[in-house]
Amino acid sequence: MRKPVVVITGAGGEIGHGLIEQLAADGTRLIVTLDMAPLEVPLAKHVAREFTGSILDRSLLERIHSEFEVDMVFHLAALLSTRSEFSPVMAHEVNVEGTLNLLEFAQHEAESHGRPVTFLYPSSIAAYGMPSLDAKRTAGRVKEHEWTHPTTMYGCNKLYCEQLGEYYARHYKQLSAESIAGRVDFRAVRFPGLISAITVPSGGTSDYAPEMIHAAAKGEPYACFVRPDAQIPFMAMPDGVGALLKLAAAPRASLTQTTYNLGAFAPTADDVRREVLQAFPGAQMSFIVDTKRQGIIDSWPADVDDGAARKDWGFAPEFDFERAFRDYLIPTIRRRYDRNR
Ligand code: AKB
Repeated sequence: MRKPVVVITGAGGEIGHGLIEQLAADGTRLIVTLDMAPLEVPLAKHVAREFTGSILDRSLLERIHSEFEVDMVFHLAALLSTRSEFSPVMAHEVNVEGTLNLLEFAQHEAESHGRPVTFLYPSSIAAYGMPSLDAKRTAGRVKEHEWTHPTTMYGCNKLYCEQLGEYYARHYKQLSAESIAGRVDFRAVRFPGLISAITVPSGGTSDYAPEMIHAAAKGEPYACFVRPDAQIPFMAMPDGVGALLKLAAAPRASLTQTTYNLGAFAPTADDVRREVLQAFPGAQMSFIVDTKRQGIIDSWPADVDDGAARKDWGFAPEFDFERAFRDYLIPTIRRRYDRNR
């Protein structure tokens, strides 16, 4: 029997790394990737077919459609929040039009083989917009339907695409005379800031935490661009990848909503600095606040309520703040940079 095919967009990015390794270890699916740049060689080895190009290139998506029978999509490609503020029109093109292209692609796949296509979409805490620091302090752990008035282009894009996904899953061509053969089974998570020991992020606003850790491990000074008391939720990358896979595997009937908050720990920037200093006592870390980027962090919740994900599909992160540092970040990062010395 032919193996089912999973398509991963933005496959060379931070989440793609861990996801490809996990899917390859699982071995039940052929992996097809799409990214603007060629994959690194060790990653490319796990992949059945690698397409280099843009999610805005519909003819490329058409080629994938004609060559493969796809039943799962992880649509990871996006411009993150800081980058999107410098090029909002391009962000809209990539984040919204690109997502629309992928949803159409998934719909065509579903119609051609007659089965649902599971579509995993990483949204983010950027979908929230706390109107003031006071509101942020008193809100507690926010639920999915609360405070959804984002202030960034990226946040607007994510919030809208969550709804676009829901449209494809529930109401696609609702006035059509003919019934439609297949459908998109859209499932989204709102990720907190993700911290990977393997890759360094770029273009995000939550990047200060991973940047602080990687700089200390490399012995480089780091000036954190948010205040010491800045607080948003974070998660260790293996838990992020694990959550996507777990949600992908969840029975449709157990899902009571299309978009789920995910949380793990919610340190302040100063908590991160203190933890980094314990592991790298000589690290040179200072705070030089960029008030504009700080404004974006202030608009994101201090923590999220992920009770629905825990209840519906058993989300249970392995790493709390202490374990993330002790068992994952510090040992893996040390190995990584020691090898390069
Ligand atoms: C960003 O900072 O843009 C992302 C996010 C939290 O969505 N890491």
